[in-house]
Parts: sequence; C-alpha cells; structure tokens
Amino acid sequence: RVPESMVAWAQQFQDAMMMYNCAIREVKTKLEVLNDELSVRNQRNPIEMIKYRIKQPHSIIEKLKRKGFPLTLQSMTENLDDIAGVRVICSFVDDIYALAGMMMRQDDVHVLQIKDYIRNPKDNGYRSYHIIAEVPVYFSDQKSFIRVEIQIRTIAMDFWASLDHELKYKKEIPDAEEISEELRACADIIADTDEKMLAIRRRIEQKENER
Ligand code: 0O2
Repeated sequence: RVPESMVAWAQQFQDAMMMYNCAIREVKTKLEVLNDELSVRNQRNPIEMIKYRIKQPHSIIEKLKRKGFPLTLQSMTENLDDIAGVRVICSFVDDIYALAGMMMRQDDVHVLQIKDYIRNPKDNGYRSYHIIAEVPVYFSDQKSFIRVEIQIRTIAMDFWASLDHELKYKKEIPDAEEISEELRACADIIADTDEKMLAIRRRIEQKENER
C-alpha cells in the first residue's frame, strides 16, 4: 500500500504543475496579443515562434540538489524560477527589447528579475534576455501569482543555445573543451551577424519610408 503522505504529496505536486501550465498559457496569450497587434502595425511579425515547457521532475530534483536547496515542494516553488518556461524566438535584436518592455509594463506582470545575457553574455557565449516574473492566474476560488521564466532570443541565439545544450548533457565527450572554444567563437560571429541583419533591415525600412 502506498503511504497516505506520499499520495498527498503526489497530489500537491500535480496541482503545482497544473498551476504552472496555466501560467504558461497566460504568458503565451499575452505574447500572442502583442505579436498580433505589432504585425498589423508594422507589417511584420516580431515573434517567429513561441516554445514552452514545464521542467521535468528529474531536472527539478537535479537543480535543487545542485543549488543545495531542500527537496520539498515549498522549496521548489520558492527557489526555482524556471519550472514554467516560455521561450520567445524573434528575428531581430530590437524586437527582443521592444517585446520585453511591453511585457514588463503590463501592470499584472510582477517582474522579479531581469537577466540581460545579450548585453552581458555568459563566459561560454550564451546570449538571451530573461525575465523572471509572476503572473496572475484566476482559479475557481483564488487568484494565484505564478512564477514563469520568459527567455527572449533571436533565431540565431536559439540555434546556438540548442547545440550548447546538447554539449552540456554530453559531458563525456573527450574534446568537450575544444568544442566549447569553437562554440564560443560561433557565439561572437552570431552576435555580429544579428547586428548586421538588424542594420540591413533598418536600411530597407528607411528606403521604404523615403519612397
Ligand atoms: P533547461 O534544460 O533549459 O531547463 P543555472 O544555475 O545557471 O543552471 P539559473 O541560476 O536558474 O541557472 O539561471 P540562468 O543561468 O539564467 O539559467 C536559466 C536557464 O537559462 C537555463 O535553465 C537554460 O534554459 C538557460 N541557460 C542559461 N545558461 C545557459 C547556457 O550557457 N547555455 C544554454 N544552452 N542555456 C542556458 P537550465 O535549468 O539550466 O536548463
């Protein structure tokens, strides 16, 4: 027989995951509304794609252990920012800052932290703009503010991060260090290309406006 305490714990965990899923939906809707409005106004979509995920239980446990936090539900909700994750992929860097600003100015979005890894890339070359925020979700008998991590990045930054993520989970590769170096160099090339692509888009827009 499964102990009752364990059944209760499983129920609470399931409830928590349901709430994180609902928060993802709220954030996704906010982003889709902004994308719709901006695409009508500017004749192009600032958002290429929205991805989202709930952190898997084994990743939650691994992160709590790695950071030295207790393995409890309370500790999970208090200490982990990215159980609910929404990833927004844009074509251009200026779209990232425009969208981030619009999200953060919404008065029901409680911003807890900003991590601008575009202006301040990580040592390995990682670039992305992270907003850690709490958004309200209305349930049958209560309103809860649920934490979500919103990662906003360009297509190129996302391409880079996917490959880097693969390397992170394949630590046994013998020449991992050399690959890291090459990835680091690619990150700089990508940042340079993102900058150039934005400059080209702006030139095209300027020419359009002059016509
Ligand atoms: P996953 O598999 O995406 O869920 P940390 O202690 O550095 O792991 P912290 O303190 O929560 O994480 O904050 P940070 O560094 O802003 O990282 C949060 C998330 O950003 C990570 O979640 C990744 O999704 C992404 N990220 C941060 N740094 C890197 C990086 O160097 N490479 C890649 N590919 N992604 C990164 P998780 O839990 O690490 O992973």
